[in-house]
Amino acid sequence: MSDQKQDGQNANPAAGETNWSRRQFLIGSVGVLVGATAALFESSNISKAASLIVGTQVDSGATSVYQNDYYYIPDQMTWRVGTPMIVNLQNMSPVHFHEWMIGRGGFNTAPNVYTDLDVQFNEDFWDGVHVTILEANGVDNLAVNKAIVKLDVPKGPWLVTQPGSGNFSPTMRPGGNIKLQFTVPNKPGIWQYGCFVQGFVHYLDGMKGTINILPA
Ligand SMILES: [Cu+2]
Repeated sequence: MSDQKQDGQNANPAAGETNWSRRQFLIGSVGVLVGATAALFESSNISKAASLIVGTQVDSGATSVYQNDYYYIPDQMTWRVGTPMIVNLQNMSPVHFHEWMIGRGGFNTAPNVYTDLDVQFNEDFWDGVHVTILEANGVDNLAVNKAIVKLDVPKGPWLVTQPGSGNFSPTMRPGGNIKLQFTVPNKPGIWQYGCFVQGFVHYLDGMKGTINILPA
């Protein structure tokens, strides 16, 4: 890109039509490239595109889930029962809070943008799952629900253990991250994840994804 900028700056106006056309072509090409890349990001299709190229890959060990305004990267994952996982959940947004709930069986409220803040899945993926928190920075709150949580970090004011606080879900401040260590429980099938900060607004804007859990 900088080469082409240089090219443009050094172009001699007296050089004539041919040189000018070449500049136009270069600028146009860069524009198309930038546009295509932006579209890819905006529609959060990166992981879909990647999975088309490399096929369905089972995630294991250390992996990352990035929270953006308003989508996750990746928005599709494949886990296998019994696999040890370390998921680093990273909020990439400079301004917005985002959470990560995983569940299925529908929601406790109907999806619409006007609903209250108590949105959760009917079935919480994390019920009875042992989770170790390896790292926690910029956590707004961590609702524990029925997960069995062990902390490898100092207990912060963000830990919410009382019942009725919704599905297990870390809510991250802008730029925050949390590292969750767990073994994929024996709960095969398709699971959804989503962000229900501000009710269904983030979710309906695209902040959701799918985990396919394969049997052991
Ligand atoms: Cu969100």
